[in-house]
Amino acid sequence: MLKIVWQAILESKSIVLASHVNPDCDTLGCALAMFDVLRNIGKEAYLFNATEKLPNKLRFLPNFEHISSQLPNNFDTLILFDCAKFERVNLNKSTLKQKIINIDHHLTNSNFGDINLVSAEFSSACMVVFEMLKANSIKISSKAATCLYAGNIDDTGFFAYGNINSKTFMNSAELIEFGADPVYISKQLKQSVPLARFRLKEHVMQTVDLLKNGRVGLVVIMQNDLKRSGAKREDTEDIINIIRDLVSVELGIMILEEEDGSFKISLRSKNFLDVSKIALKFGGGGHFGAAGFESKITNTHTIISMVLNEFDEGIMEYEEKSK
Ligand SMILES: [Mn+2]
Repeated sequence: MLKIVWQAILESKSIVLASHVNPDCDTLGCALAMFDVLRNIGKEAYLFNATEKLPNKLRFLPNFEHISSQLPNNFDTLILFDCAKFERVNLNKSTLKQKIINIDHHLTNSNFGDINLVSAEFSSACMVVFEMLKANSIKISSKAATCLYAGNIDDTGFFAYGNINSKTFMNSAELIEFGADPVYISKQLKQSVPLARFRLKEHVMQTVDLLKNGRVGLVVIMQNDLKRSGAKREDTEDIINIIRDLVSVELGIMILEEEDGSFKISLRSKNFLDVSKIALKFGGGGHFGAAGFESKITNTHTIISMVLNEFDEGIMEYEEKSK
């Protein structure tokens, strides 16, 4: 499959590299690295992301300035990175005649592409891209290496989550050899916290709720809370991890009110709960330890009890198994 995808890319004349809405470092890392690779071999390539305000924190990634929220007029191949579902890129699939390539590492990926390169055993979509480039002996510049290293370190929580293995470290070492600067990248991702994000954390720490004997940590962030702290949506991104990090918590839940009044629910587990199953049940997706879904239900209590029911079931299943 690593060769088939590259072959399809070589056969394409003009390629759009698409990352998911409200992008993280992994999805952008893939697209930006591939942009560099394709431009270097003389291919016509475009970067597409439907989000109007892209996260400032990720501006350090090489080629970021080439991202556009418009599709070019002519292209024959569309590659999606780090998307469990086609809808993640905010495009209408039925109006597209182009070949679709799906490159991802989500457990819940629906294999929506004409070609699917989906490997859930990889710690990030960036690592899937890296494997593909290596399998086809493609030259990797320091710019591409920076993008791939950054996406991977972000998706693994700086080499801390259950999706890492020795290969993750070996690949990272190789990317450093290719010119990625790990100290510079960590500084950009970690030591660049705007005051508003700090203030939002303060709000979260003061309002976090512990449920189910402390095994569930819950935080609700409304648009008003964002306004009060001056924070933007992108500033909510790490919040869910603070909740999960509480010693007693197995399941962290963050309920975020979107500008249109709908809700984004982020889920994190620490040890045994498969949150991708919960997210999938409510139309979302993700990984074993990190997943999410969207909801049009405007009563947060209803959303909370829906998720808590699933938590109870997950606990019961786990206890059955470990008997
Ligand atoms: Mn990812």
